[in-house]
Amino acid sequence: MKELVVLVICLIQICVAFPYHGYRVYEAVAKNAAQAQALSDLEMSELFDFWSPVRLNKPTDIMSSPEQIQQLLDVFNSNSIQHKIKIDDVQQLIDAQQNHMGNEIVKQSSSLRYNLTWDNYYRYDDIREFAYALGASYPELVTVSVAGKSYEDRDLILIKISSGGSASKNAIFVDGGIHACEWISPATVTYIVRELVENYAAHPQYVDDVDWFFMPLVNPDGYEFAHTDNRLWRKNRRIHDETNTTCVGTDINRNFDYHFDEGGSSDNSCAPTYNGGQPFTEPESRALRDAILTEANRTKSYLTVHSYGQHWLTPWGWTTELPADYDAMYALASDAVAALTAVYGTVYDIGSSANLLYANSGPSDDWAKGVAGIPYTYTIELRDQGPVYGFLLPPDQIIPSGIETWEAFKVIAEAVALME
Ligand code: 0X9
Ligand code: ZN
Repeated sequence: MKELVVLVICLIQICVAFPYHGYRVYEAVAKNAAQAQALSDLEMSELFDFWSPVRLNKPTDIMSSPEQIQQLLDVFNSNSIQHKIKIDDVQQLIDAQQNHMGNEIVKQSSSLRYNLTWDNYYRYDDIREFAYALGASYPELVTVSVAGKSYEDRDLILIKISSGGSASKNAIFVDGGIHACEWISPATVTYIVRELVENYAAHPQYVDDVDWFFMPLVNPDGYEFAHTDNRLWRKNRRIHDETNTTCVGTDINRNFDYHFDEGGSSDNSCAPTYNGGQPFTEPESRALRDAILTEANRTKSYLTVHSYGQHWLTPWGWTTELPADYDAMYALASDAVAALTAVYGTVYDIGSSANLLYANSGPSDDWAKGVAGIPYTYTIELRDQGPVYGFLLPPDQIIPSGIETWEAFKVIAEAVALME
């Protein structure tokens, strides 16, 4: 009986802890329209997990279960598509990072009031604790509030950073963690929060001249699920249908009400880009919408932080046409990217989402520009470019990502401070 219990526990652990054992990521490059069509057809089949979009002469990362590898290779070979193995065993990479998470963390100072140290990926409770610890230690700069509740009833934390003065000061709104598996996003966003607050004295102008609003983890339920069950989970965790608990969750970045469901978003609740069926079905997207709207009149820039790809994206996703003020958006983006690249040489490309990435509709940035009327609205796809890790970015890149992204944010803040 005892052996049976141990066996059952082991089986459960294998099931939970090794879901990507033998999964492989291939990098494929479509060199002509026929090859791109073959890859797009494969993506539409939803048999494989496409980590990056199909684009001509650009690498596309495709993950396959061990059982389907031959099928994928058959498609590559029958269409003469150039390909190579990028990640031989996804689970091995996940495990390597979890081992790292067991390491002793480097404490920055003896008076540390929170766990975050940015040399590891932290859980929701730690991020929440960090926000409240800053609020308690720096009440003259930081106000923490709850913007709403997630589907699983977690507080959606909103951090306001302001040194007071005019209530109509220009503002910047930043969010992170819309997509559960993009762990570098909340890690980088909290790094920037820390820099603004704890290093205020070194550069007070970045707080004195603008007010900041941060929602560092929009999708805490998905984020926790990515930590406990499925490292590559993307959506939130809402159960749509009690009789179908295998197809759970909505892509929060397809659930906003601006050109909703006009391409690149799925009506199938099993799909990773499920749009929820209607706009604003999700408590997380409603809370983000309401938080943005509260300050929209004075918010000049909305920065929604994702990964991966190293892209600095402008709207729109639903059309390849560009916003009327695209040139101004592009100019500010290139100044921000130049400052980022100057630190370590990390290259970002700049362009509209539909032109640079792929068609998609219902994301938060399109809504923030199209409905909330925020002029400088960007999706920032952080490290890496995909050749190595993708969503599985090692934690030793958190601080470099924070340092270089902070340089870009400084440029945005300097520009926002001067805007009419
Ligand atoms: O597809 C997305 O939601 C974003 N990429 S990600 O790999 N992080 O999932 C891109 C959204 C870009 N924004 C617009 N299309 N407006
Ligand atoms: Zn994302």
